[in-house]
Amino acid sequence: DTSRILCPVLGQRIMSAAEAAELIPAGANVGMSGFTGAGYPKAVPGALAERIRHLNAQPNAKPFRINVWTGASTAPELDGVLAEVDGIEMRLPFQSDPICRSRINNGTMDYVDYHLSEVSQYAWSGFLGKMDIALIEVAGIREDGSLIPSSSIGNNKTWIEQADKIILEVNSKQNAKLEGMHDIYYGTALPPNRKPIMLTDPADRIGEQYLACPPEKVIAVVETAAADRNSPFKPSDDVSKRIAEHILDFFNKEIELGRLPKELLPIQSGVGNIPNAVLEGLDSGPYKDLTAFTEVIQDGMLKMLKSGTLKVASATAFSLSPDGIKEFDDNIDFYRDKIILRQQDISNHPELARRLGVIAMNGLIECDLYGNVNSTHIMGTRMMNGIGGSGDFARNGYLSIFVSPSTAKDGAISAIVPMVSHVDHTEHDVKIIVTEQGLADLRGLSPRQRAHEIINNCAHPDFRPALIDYYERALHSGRGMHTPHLLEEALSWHQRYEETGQM
Ligand code: 0RQ
Repeated sequence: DTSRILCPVLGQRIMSAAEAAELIPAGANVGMSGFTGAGYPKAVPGALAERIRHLNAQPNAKPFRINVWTGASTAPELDGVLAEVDGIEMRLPFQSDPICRSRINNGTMDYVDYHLSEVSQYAWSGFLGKMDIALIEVAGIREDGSLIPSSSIGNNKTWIEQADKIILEVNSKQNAKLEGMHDIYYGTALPPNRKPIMLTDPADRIGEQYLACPPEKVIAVVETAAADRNSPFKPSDDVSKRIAEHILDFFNKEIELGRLPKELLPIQSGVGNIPNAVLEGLDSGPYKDLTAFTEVIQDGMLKMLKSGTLKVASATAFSLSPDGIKEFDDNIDFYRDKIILRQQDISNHPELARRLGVIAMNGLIECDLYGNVNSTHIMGTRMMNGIGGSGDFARNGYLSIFVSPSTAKDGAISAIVPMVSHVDHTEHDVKIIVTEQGLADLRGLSPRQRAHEIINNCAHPDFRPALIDYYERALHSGRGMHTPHLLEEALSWHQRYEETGQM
């Protein structure tokens, strides 16, 4: 079916994925589409991995590797296959693939973990080096060569502009009615030439429906027909339901106190079990006409749009389960004018998150007594996924909420620790911590007041006495009283876990 490639010049560049993969040289910086398992190229990465496997098996082969820049996480057909053949030298700015993760953590892959809003300006500024090839999935090519974006936009605008050469994958499995749902903003510039971004409501459209693409840069067009990753969500469990209840109680109190409007403020929500439970909770509450200014549209957001709880959602990508994608495809006419997909430097833009007053809700790995949050590292050294957009929204949002079960690994690990083993979100950015135990509201509190709030409301009872003991001894250590610590013991919980498997 070539009906999705309407531009005659580009129609002449159609080739197989294997032929397109031949055009990617060793050492290339390749900007790929893809964000949370949506809109990533499905065929060329696999063909390239096959080529790499073959070349690297030759006697005395010089390892063939490329650098992979994306929007965010992709899927086994991209990160998985390339990592498997050791084909990735350097990866940025976010991943969640198990094979990538193990290579990053065993030192055979370099990884740069950046705020998702900032990647495109780094590329524009030349901080990352030259982009050689952009490999972008689209839903179609129009007669004039402009592109109908697919189920994510991510950094595609920037990759197309920055790359010397472009390879397009035209995926006929993507719903043709995605056309018109995107808003690509062409007003960005580098300092000192920046102008305000004139977006004052999550529903605003400020750009174009299509990606501009110079046809002369396109060296290959590959046709595919494959679905996005569409991982199923875990159903909400008891812990995530309790976390959601604490957040909903908090919202209701803030509305009563006049600190939040009854429509709340635009919500940003990470993906996963707990954020999904919060969305379900909001949906069963009294809320109407909420808005979302977020990165990712997950199943919970579709349900909220359907019920009228949510009136509009702005994001850069979908991240739907198989049921979610079916619901979306079956009812796309209903959803089309309620969802706007933007490039990630706009969906996550600090100026916009601050102006709109986003309520940011993201997961944490661990949090310390004073409200510093680690979202990325296990025991200080091993990468989990990356900071993603959490920092974009946490620092600039109106309310920065971090959520987690109070323990991990069947109770062996406390999510509340004396000192975090890595810091992603500092005490200056974090406003609210929520576990199934309760909610700590850190606004207006000094570090010592925060320690009481966090230990009493969020720590698991099994770890509470040890946290109190640490804090009391730190208070009486004769050292600084602003942020009391026992330096020789501050990371002893992590060390104990590494040695014994139990904090
Ligand atoms: O691992 O499944 O192997 O047991 O971490 O933990 O509790 O299922 O929570 O899926 O929401 O992930 C911070 C990683 C939380 C995520 C993080 C282990 C735990 C489990 C997952 P297992 P849960 P979640 C918008 C914003 C950064 C990016 C971000 C994340 C696994 O939210 O990546 O916010 N955030 N983006 O057992 C050891 C601890 C642990 C621990 C949890 N203290 N020590 N292991 N785990 N705490 C979205 C995007 O940016 C795209």
